Amino acid sequence: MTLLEELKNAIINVEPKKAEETTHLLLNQGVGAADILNQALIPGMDEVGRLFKEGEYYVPEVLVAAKAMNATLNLIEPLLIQGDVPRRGKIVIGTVEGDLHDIGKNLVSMMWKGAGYTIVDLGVDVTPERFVEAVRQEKPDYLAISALLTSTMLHIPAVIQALQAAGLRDDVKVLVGGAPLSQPFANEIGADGYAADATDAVSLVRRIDLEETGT
Ligand code: B12
Repeated sequence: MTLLEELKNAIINVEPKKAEETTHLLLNQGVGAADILNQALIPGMDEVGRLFKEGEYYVPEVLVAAKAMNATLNLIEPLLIQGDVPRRGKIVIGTVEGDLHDIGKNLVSMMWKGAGYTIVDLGVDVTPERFVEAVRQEKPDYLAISALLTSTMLHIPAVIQALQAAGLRDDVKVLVGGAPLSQPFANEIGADGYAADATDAVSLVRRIDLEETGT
Protein backbone atom coordinates (compact mmCIF):
# COMPACT_ATOMS: atom_id res chain seq x y z
CA MET A 1 0.00 0.00 0.00
CA THR A 2 1.33 3.48 -0.83
CA LEU A 3 1.57 6.18 1.83
CA LEU A 4 -1.24 8.13 0.11
CA GLU A 5 -3.47 5.05 0.41
CA GLU A 6 -2.45 4.74 4.06
CA LEU A 7 -3.49 8.34 4.68
CA LYS A 8 -6.82 7.81 2.92
CA ASN A 9 -7.42 4.71 5.04
CA ALA A 10 -6.46 6.55 8.23
CA ILE A 11 -9.26 9.06 7.50
CA ILE A 12 -11.73 6.28 6.62
CA ASN A 13 -10.78 4.20 9.67
CA VAL A 14 -10.99 7.28 11.91
CA GLU A 15 -7.36 7.30 13.09
CA PRO A 16 -6.32 10.95 13.58
CA LYS A 17 -2.84 10.14 14.97
CA LYS A 18 -2.07 7.82 12.06
CA ALA A 19 -3.34 10.48 9.63
CA GLU A 20 -0.99 13.11 11.07
CA GLU A 21 2.01 10.75 11.16
CA THR A 22 1.43 9.64 7.59
CA THR A 23 1.07 13.24 6.43
CA HIS A 24 4.44 14.09 8.03
CA LEU A 25 6.01 11.15 6.16
CA LEU A 26 4.44 12.26 2.87
CA LEU A 27 5.64 15.83 3.35
CA ASN A 28 9.16 14.58 4.18
CA GLN A 29 9.12 12.63 0.92
CA GLY A 30 8.25 15.82 -0.95
CA VAL A 31 4.74 14.73 -1.99
CA GLY A 32 2.76 17.82 -3.06
CA ALA A 33 -0.24 19.28 -1.24
CA ALA A 34 -2.52 18.75 -4.26
CA ASP A 35 -1.76 14.99 -4.31
CA ILE A 36 -2.33 14.72 -0.55
CA LEU A 37 -5.66 16.50 -0.92
CA ASN A 38 -6.96 14.90 -4.09
CA GLN A 39 -5.64 11.37 -3.69
CA ALA A 40 -6.04 10.88 0.06
CA LEU A 41 -8.00 13.42 2.08
CA ILE A 42 -10.96 14.18 -0.18
CA PRO A 43 -11.58 10.57 -1.34
CA GLY A 44 -11.18 9.47 2.31
CA MET A 45 -13.81 11.94 3.47
CA ASP A 46 -16.11 10.94 0.58
CA GLU A 47 -15.93 7.35 1.78
CA VAL A 48 -16.69 8.45 5.36
CA GLY A 49 -19.71 10.29 3.94
CA ARG A 50 -20.83 7.13 2.14
CA LEU A 51 -20.49 5.00 5.29
CA PHE A 52 -22.45 7.64 7.22
CA LYS A 53 -25.20 7.73 4.63
CA GLU A 54 -25.49 3.95 4.68
CA GLY A 55 -25.79 3.91 8.45
CA GLU A 56 -22.46 2.19 9.11
CA TYR A 57 -20.96 5.27 10.74
CA TYR A 58 -22.64 7.58 13.23
CA VAL A 59 -21.97 11.25 14.04
CA PRO A 60 -19.14 10.52 16.56
CA GLU A 61 -17.09 8.62 13.95
CA VAL A 62 -17.66 11.34 11.37
CA LEU A 63 -16.67 13.99 13.91
CA VAL A 64 -13.34 12.29 14.65
CA ALA A 65 -12.70 11.76 10.92
CA ALA A 66 -13.38 15.49 10.43
CA LYS A 67 -10.94 16.34 13.23
CA ALA A 68 -8.32 14.16 11.54
CA MET A 69 -8.99 15.90 8.24
CA ASN A 70 -8.79 19.42 9.73
CA ALA A 71 -5.54 18.55 11.60
CA THR A 72 -4.04 17.19 8.37
CA LEU A 73 -5.15 20.25 6.42
CA ASN A 74 -3.30 22.41 8.97
CA LEU A 75 -0.13 20.41 8.28
CA ILE A 76 -0.33 20.97 4.53
CA GLU A 77 -1.45 24.61 4.81
CA PRO A 78 2.12 26.01 4.63
CA LEU A 79 2.54 24.23 1.27
CA LEU A 80 -0.69 25.69 -0.07
CA ILE A 81 0.21 29.25 0.87
CA GLN A 82 3.94 29.31 0.15
CA GLY A 83 5.61 31.33 -2.55
CA ASP A 84 5.75 34.94 -3.51
CA VAL A 85 2.18 35.72 -4.48
CA PRO A 86 1.04 39.32 -4.79
CA ARG A 87 -1.25 40.54 -2.00
CA ARG A 88 -4.83 40.73 -3.15
CA GLY A 89 -8.23 41.61 -1.63
CA LYS A 90 -9.92 40.70 1.64
CA ILE A 91 -12.48 37.90 2.08
CA VAL A 92 -14.76 37.39 5.08
CA ILE A 93 -15.94 33.78 5.25
CA GLY A 94 -18.25 31.75 7.47
CA THR A 95 -20.57 28.76 7.56
CA VAL A 96 -24.21 29.81 7.62
CA GLU A 97 -26.44 29.77 10.71
CA GLY A 98 -27.42 26.29 11.96
CA ASP A 99 -24.56 24.57 10.12
CA LEU A 100 -21.45 23.16 11.83
CA HIS A 101 -19.58 21.82 8.78
CA ASP A 102 -16.26 23.61 8.37
CA ILE A 103 -13.84 21.39 6.41
CA GLY A 104 -14.84 22.76 3.01
CA LYS A 105 -14.82 26.33 4.32
CA ASN A 106 -11.34 25.81 5.80
CA LEU A 107 -10.04 24.33 2.56
CA VAL A 108 -11.43 27.15 0.42
CA SER A 109 -9.94 29.66 2.90
CA MET A 110 -6.52 28.05 2.61
CA MET A 111 -6.59 28.09 -1.18
CA TRP A 112 -7.62 31.76 -1.20
CA LYS A 113 -4.83 32.56 1.28
CA GLY A 114 -2.46 30.75 -1.05
CA ALA A 115 -3.63 32.98 -3.90
CA GLY A 116 -2.78 36.10 -1.84
CA TYR A 117 -6.13 37.01 -0.28
CA THR A 118 -6.51 38.07 3.36
CA ILE A 119 -9.05 35.86 5.11
CA VAL A 120 -11.25 36.77 8.05
CA ASP A 121 -12.86 33.51 9.23
CA LEU A 122 -16.03 33.90 11.30
CA GLY A 123 -16.26 30.14 11.97
CA VAL A 124 -19.46 28.10 11.86
CA ASP A 125 -23.13 28.75 12.72
CA VAL A 126 -22.80 32.42 11.74
CA THR A 127 -25.96 34.51 12.01
CA PRO A 128 -26.90 37.12 9.37
CA GLU A 129 -26.22 39.83 12.00
CA ARG A 130 -22.63 38.62 12.50
CA PHE A 131 -22.01 38.50 8.76
CA VAL A 132 -23.32 42.06 8.43
CA GLU A 133 -21.26 43.29 11.39
CA ALA A 134 -18.11 41.75 9.91
CA VAL A 135 -18.76 43.40 6.53
CA ARG A 136 -19.26 46.75 8.26
CA GLN A 137 -16.05 46.42 10.28
CA GLU A 138 -13.71 44.61 7.91
CA LYS A 139 -14.85 46.23 4.64
CA PRO A 140 -13.98 43.09 2.64
CA ASP A 141 -14.09 42.75 -1.14
CA TYR A 142 -15.93 39.44 -0.81
CA LEU A 143 -18.31 37.80 1.65
CA ALA A 144 -18.13 34.00 1.29
CA ILE A 145 -20.84 31.79 2.73
CA SER A 146 -20.64 28.01 3.08
CA ALA A 147 -23.56 25.61 3.63
CA LEU A 148 -23.47 21.80 3.69
CA LEU A 149 -27.07 20.95 4.52
CA THR A 150 -30.08 21.27 2.24
CA SER A 151 -31.86 22.85 5.23
CA THR A 152 -29.20 25.45 6.07
CA MET A 153 -28.57 26.54 2.47
CA LEU A 154 -32.01 28.10 2.73
CA HIS A 155 -30.62 30.47 5.38
CA ILE A 156 -28.24 32.14 2.91
CA PRO A 157 -30.87 34.50 1.40
CA ALA A 158 -31.42 35.94 4.91
CA VAL A 159 -27.75 37.03 4.93
CA ILE A 160 -28.17 38.77 1.58
CA GLN A 161 -31.37 40.44 2.78
CA ALA A 162 -29.63 41.58 5.99
CA LEU A 163 -26.83 43.12 3.90
CA GLN A 164 -29.43 44.92 1.81
CA ALA A 165 -31.27 46.19 4.90
CA ALA A 166 -27.97 47.51 6.30
CA GLY A 167 -27.22 49.32 3.01
CA LEU A 168 -24.08 47.23 2.47
CA ARG A 169 -25.13 44.96 -0.41
CA ASP A 170 -23.38 46.99 -3.09
CA ASP A 171 -20.14 47.22 -1.08
CA VAL A 172 -19.32 43.51 -1.23
CA LYS A 173 -19.49 40.59 -3.64
CA VAL A 174 -21.32 37.61 -2.14
CA LEU A 175 -19.88 34.18 -2.98
CA VAL A 176 -21.58 30.94 -2.01
CA GLY A 177 -20.58 27.28 -1.97
CA GLY A 178 -21.05 23.89 -0.35
CA ALA A 179 -22.06 20.45 -1.60
CA PRO A 180 -25.84 20.98 -1.94
CA LEU A 181 -25.50 24.34 -3.74
CA SER A 182 -25.42 24.96 -7.47
CA GLN A 183 -25.01 27.81 -9.94
CA PRO A 184 -28.79 28.03 -10.55
CA PHE A 185 -29.36 28.30 -6.77
CA ALA A 186 -26.72 31.04 -6.53
CA ASN A 187 -28.38 32.93 -9.40
CA GLU A 188 -31.81 32.51 -7.84
CA ILE A 189 -30.78 34.03 -4.49
CA GLY A 190 -28.85 36.88 -6.11
CA ALA A 191 -25.32 35.82 -5.12
CA ASP A 192 -22.43 37.21 -7.18
CA GLY A 193 -20.61 33.90 -7.55
CA TYR A 194 -20.64 30.16 -6.90
CA ALA A 195 -17.84 27.60 -7.04
CA ALA A 196 -18.09 23.83 -6.69
CA ASP A 197 -14.68 23.28 -5.08
CA ALA A 198 -11.63 25.04 -3.68
CA THR A 199 -9.76 25.20 -7.00
CA ASP A 200 -12.78 26.73 -8.76
CA ALA A 201 -13.16 29.11 -5.82
CA VAL A 202 -9.72 30.57 -6.64
CA SER A 203 -10.56 30.88 -10.35
CA LEU A 204 -13.85 32.56 -9.41
CA VAL A 205 -12.34 35.40 -7.36
CA ARG A 206 -9.52 35.89 -9.88
CA ARG A 207 -12.13 36.18 -12.65
CA ILE A 208 -14.25 38.68 -10.71
CA ASP A 209 -11.13 40.71 -9.76
CA LEU A 210 -10.14 40.85 -13.42
CA GLU A 211 -13.62 41.96 -14.48
CA GLU A 212 -13.80 44.57 -11.71
CA THR A 213 -10.31 46.03 -11.54
CA GLY A 214 -8.38 44.46 -14.39
CA THR A 215 -5.76 43.03 -11.97
C1 B12 B 1 -17.82 15.72 8.11
C2 B12 B 1 -19.32 15.72 8.11
C3 B12 B 1 -19.97 16.09 9.30
C4 B12 B 1 -19.22 16.54 10.56
C5 B12 B 1 -18.74 18.00 10.32
C6 B12 B 1 -17.45 18.30 11.08
C7 B12 B 1 -16.73 19.50 10.54
N1 B12 B 1 -15.83 19.98 11.37
O1 B12 B 1 -16.96 19.97 9.44
C8 B12 B 1 -20.32 16.42 11.66
C9 B12 B 1 -20.18 15.06 12.35
C10 B12 B 1 -20.32 17.52 12.72
C11 B12 B 1 -21.59 16.41 10.83
C12 B12 B 1 -22.83 16.66 11.37
C13 B12 B 1 -24.01 16.57 10.65
N2 B12 B 1 -24.16 16.17 9.36
CO1 B12 B 1 -22.63 15.97 8.15
N3 B12 B 1 -21.36 15.40 6.92
C14 B12 B 1 -20.05 15.36 6.95
C15 B12 B 1 -19.51 14.74 5.62
C16 B12 B 1 -19.20 13.27 5.90
C17 B12 B 1 -18.30 15.38 4.99
C18 B12 B 1 -18.39 16.89 4.69
C19 B12 B 1 -17.02 17.38 4.28
O2 B12 B 1 -16.28 17.90 5.11
N4 B12 B 1 -16.63 17.14 3.02
C20 B12 B 1 -15.27 17.44 2.52
C21 B12 B 1 -15.17 18.90 2.06
C22 B12 B 1 -13.76 19.18 1.51
O3 B12 B 1 -16.10 19.09 1.01
P1 B12 B 1 -17.24 20.22 1.04
O4 B12 B 1 -17.60 20.52 2.44
O5 B12 B 1 -18.31 19.86 0.09
O6 B12 B 1 -16.49 21.54 0.51
C23 B12 B 1 -16.07 21.71 -0.83
C24 B12 B 1 -17.13 22.35 -1.75
O7 B12 B 1 -18.44 22.11 -1.33
C25 B12 B 1 -16.75 23.80 -1.80
N5 B12 B 1 -17.22 24.73 -0.76
C26 B12 B 1 -17.60 24.51 0.50
N6 B12 B 1 -17.91 25.65 1.13
C27 B12 B 1 -17.72 26.64 0.24
C28 B12 B 1 -17.91 28.03 0.36
C29 B12 B 1 -17.66 28.84 -0.75
C30 B12 B 1 -17.89 30.31 -0.63
C31 B12 B 1 -17.22 28.26 -1.97
C32 B12 B 1 -16.97 29.15 -3.14
C33 B12 B 1 -17.02 26.88 -2.08
C34 B12 B 1 -17.28 26.08 -0.98
O8 B12 B 1 -15.33 23.76 -1.73
C35 B12 B 1 -14.96 22.77 -0.77
C36 B12 B 1 -13.59 22.26 -1.06
O9 B12 B 1 -13.45 21.66 -2.33
C37 B12 B 1 -20.76 14.93 4.67
C38 B12 B 1 -20.86 13.92 3.52
C39 B12 B 1 -20.22 14.40 2.25
N7 B12 B 1 -19.76 13.47 1.45
O10 B12 B 1 -20.14 15.59 1.99
C40 B12 B 1 -21.91 14.84 5.66
C41 B12 B 1 -23.25 15.55 5.36
C42 B12 B 1 -23.01 16.94 4.79
N8 B12 B 1 -23.86 15.67 6.70
C43 B12 B 1 -25.11 15.43 6.69
C44 B12 B 1 -25.95 15.44 7.84
C45 B12 B 1 -27.37 14.97 7.64
C46 B12 B 1 -25.47 15.86 9.10
C47 B12 B 1 -26.27 15.99 10.41
C48 B12 B 1 -27.67 16.59 10.27
C49 B12 B 1 -26.30 14.57 11.03
C50 B12 B 1 -27.09 14.43 12.32
N9 B12 B 1 -28.10 13.60 12.23
O11 B12 B 1 -26.81 15.05 13.31
C51 B12 B 1 -25.34 16.87 11.28
C52 B12 B 1 -25.68 18.37 11.14
C53 B12 B 1 -24.86 19.21 12.10
C54 B12 B 1 -25.00 20.68 11.77
N10 B12 B 1 -25.93 21.37 12.41
O12 B12 B 1 -24.29 21.16 10.90
C55 B12 B 1 -25.65 15.12 5.30
C56 B12 B 1 -26.39 16.31 4.68
C57 B12 B 1 -27.64 15.87 3.95
C58 B12 B 1 -28.37 17.04 3.40
N11 B12 B 1 -28.77 16.87 2.17
O13 B12 B 1 -28.61 18.03 4.01
C59 B12 B 1 -24.33 14.71 4.55
C60 B12 B 1 -24.33 15.00 3.03
C61 B12 B 1 -24.14 13.19 4.80
C62 B12 B 1 -25.22 12.32 4.14
N12 B12 B 1 -24.97 11.83 2.96
O14 B12 B 1 -26.25 12.12 4.69
N13 B12 B 1 -21.32 16.11 9.53
